[in-house]
Amino acid sequence: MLLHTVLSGALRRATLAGVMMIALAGTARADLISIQATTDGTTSGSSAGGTYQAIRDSVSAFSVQTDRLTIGQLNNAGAYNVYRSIATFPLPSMSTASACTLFAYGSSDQSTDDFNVYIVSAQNYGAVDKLDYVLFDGRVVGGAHTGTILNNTWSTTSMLTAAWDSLIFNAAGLDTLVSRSGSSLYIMLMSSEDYGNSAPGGSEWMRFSNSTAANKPRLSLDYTPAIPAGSSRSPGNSYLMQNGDIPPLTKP
Ligand SMILES: [Ca+2]
Ligand SMILES: [Ca+2]
Repeated sequence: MLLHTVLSGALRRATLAGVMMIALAGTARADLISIQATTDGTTSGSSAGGTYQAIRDSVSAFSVQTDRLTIGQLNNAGAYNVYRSIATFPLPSMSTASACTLFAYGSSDQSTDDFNVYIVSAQNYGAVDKLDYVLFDGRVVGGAHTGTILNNTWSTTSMLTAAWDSLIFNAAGLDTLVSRSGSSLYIMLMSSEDYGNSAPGGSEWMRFSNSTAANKPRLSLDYTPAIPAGSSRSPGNSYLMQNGDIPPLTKP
């Protein structure tokens, strides 16, 4: 518990202070790295005169925006919008993940009605396009989605703008990271109201900056590197970096 507390504090300080990596001494070595999002953007469901249900359950978005991450829903005098955002993070090879936080920079808070932001797994969506609107786990037409929620409760009531917001991965989120070891994590950010199939009454959306901005989304990941085949011990950082197992590090 003490170690966990120290790690959590170290993780926050490392991210904010600009430290790229910390190698902790001990029997089980852990690394703290910052991973920048790639290929991220917004898929927006909308249709003039369409019902909420038709827009929310459409097989394709009406438009995409590749310079922002918008999340939530809007009812503008009976005209509905649903905003879902996707992001990719390259992951190192790891045997465990002990802590992970998505740091996203708040750029606009239009949550007159507040909601929670959920992180769920997305499929490998390639380039951002309209069809990515539905490429997330547990999509259900006409009812609540069922995809596993990968983060602790995070509400727009606590949203910061022109500052970093932090969405913390829960146990299922950490398991998902390990399951994607050495590959990429694809996520969809969506509103709890969209997830629950609840039509908006007004303005229920917000926006984070994406990877085109100066303040790019990033995962701060605390993990134990996987032991390479043929080795009996955890690899050093130089091995991992030479073999591409540590993705490019970025300044917070
Ligand atoms: Ca609000
Ligand atoms: Ca795509």
